[in-house]
Amino acid sequence: MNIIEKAKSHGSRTAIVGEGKSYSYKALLKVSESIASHLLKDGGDLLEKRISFLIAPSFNYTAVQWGIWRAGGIAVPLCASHPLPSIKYVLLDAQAEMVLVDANYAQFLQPLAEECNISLITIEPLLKSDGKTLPEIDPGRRAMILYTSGTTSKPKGVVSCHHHIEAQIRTLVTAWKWEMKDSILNVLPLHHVHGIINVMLCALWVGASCEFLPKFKPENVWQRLVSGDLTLFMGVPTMYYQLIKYWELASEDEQEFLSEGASKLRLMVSGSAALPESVLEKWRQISGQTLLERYGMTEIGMGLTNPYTGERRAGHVGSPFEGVQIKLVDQQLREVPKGEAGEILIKGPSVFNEYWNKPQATKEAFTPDGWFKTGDMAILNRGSYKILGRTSVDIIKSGGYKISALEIEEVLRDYPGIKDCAVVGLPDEEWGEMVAAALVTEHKRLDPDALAAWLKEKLPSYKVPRKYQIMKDLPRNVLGKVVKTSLKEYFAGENKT
Ligand code: MLC
Ligand code: AMP
Repeated sequence: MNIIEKAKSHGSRTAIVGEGKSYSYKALLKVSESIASHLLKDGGDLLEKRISFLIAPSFNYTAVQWGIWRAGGIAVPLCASHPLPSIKYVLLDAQAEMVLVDANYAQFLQPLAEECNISLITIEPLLKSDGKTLPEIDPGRRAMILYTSGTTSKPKGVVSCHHHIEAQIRTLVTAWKWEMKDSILNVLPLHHVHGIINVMLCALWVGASCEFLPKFKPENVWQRLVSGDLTLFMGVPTMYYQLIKYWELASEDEQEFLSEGASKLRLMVSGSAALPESVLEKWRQISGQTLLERYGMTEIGMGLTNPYTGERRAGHVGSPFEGVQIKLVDQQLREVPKGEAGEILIKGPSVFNEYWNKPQATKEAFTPDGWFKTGDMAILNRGSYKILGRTSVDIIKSGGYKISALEIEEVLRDYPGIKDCAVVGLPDEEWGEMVAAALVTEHKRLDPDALAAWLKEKLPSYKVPRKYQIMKDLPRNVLGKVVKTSLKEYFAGENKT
């Protein structure tokens, strides 16, 4: 594995910073070797067994990921803020052989591991041991499964081989001029490509350092941005929105101090959801930084980017990364004339091969001649692509997370007193989209608290905000797919009550 070979030459340089400590590449290699040796026990190769793990963003997270890879396993990271039912779904769907946890999560996962008959291993005893001979890992072997929602109600596991991950890293490192002397802050969740590949693995590929904060909090991020220790930052638009809000509430002196600190970074990137022009503009005023917006997806890695040098155009995501082919097509998969909107199709070395154990879904995701259908609409505007939205109204992006409207509708329809419903994403400056539901009810009134409690129980991985609005006087024909678009327009218009 090239990332391991490269790490050997970075030796005593700092690889990871977290919990007030710095860890060298040498330490990362040693500890991941030790984990790999334990995982192998008496065998010589895990042969693509799925090894799941729930570990807080930290040196140990990285060491476990590398340990699984070095032993020949497929790494399946779990989300630390997901509750047991969502974790159970992933463990069973991925047919995980074992789940590795740090001591903090052992108790939390114990009952589930027993129920699913999966061995639960606390990593602390695995961190120190003599290494054994580790297998050679071919780049064509499968390396990672990340779960992502789609138009079907349950998330699908996106399988990446080592060569896909490496292609993604190489592309980003070149396009954004990563260097050994870079240092990046990682506040993104570590069960998605943005945090894992764009931030953590790119840093480790070049010999730079990656600093983890346990959770995104505007005040903590600002503290690190002004520290002078960082050269890079990457986040979803919601994060920049919240950083701006924090700045706006600061005193004038503090604002000056924060602005000066942020202006010193080499590059700040936004992605995973559309960056509102207002956020790009305010951030430029505050920090002097023009955010570099790029477009990507779990299945493809990164596809389009604004330039590192040159004009970063608001509301646009630039042009294809080197090696990436893009075309825009109509519903019959015919390329649209120049300047017209179409669905983005993509080909390239970072595009995945398969959804885990879902051959039909995999087949449907590609055209007969091998282009991946992203489900995103775009238009090419003076050499730069502009994302126009999804082909399906059933996919919502909120806070950078993908959410299936169908999954929420299924749960709402089971609620006593709800006869039918339609869920859509409404535009929102902070969250990108807010989840909204139109309900047809048997009774005049539903108890909103009881409904919120139901949603919390049935959709545990979603945040059910404490505040909600009841919208009334909806047109009678609002439900059904065809009318969802008009429902979006209706909600977004003057009809909010
Ligand atoms: C949280 N809240 C929301 C909400 N999420 N309200 C509306 N819509 C949402 N989506 C509310 C909570 O109810 C709570 O309200 C308050 O916000 C704080 O909640 P929290 O749990 O503390 O939220 P927080 O951790 O701050 O979440 C914000 C975030 C997070 C931006 C840090 O969403 C995040 O990490 N997003 C990144 C996702 C990501 O990495 N995506 C990449 C996918 S890969 P109250 O009232 O209780 O205070 C991909 C490919 C690519 O997309 O291109 O990169
Ligand atoms: P995910 O499946 O979670 O990887 O999310 C990928 C989706 O995020 C894409 O299909 C897009 O819909 C969306 N996305 C990512 N980056 C951008 C961007 N810069 N602008 C608009 N949408 C984006």
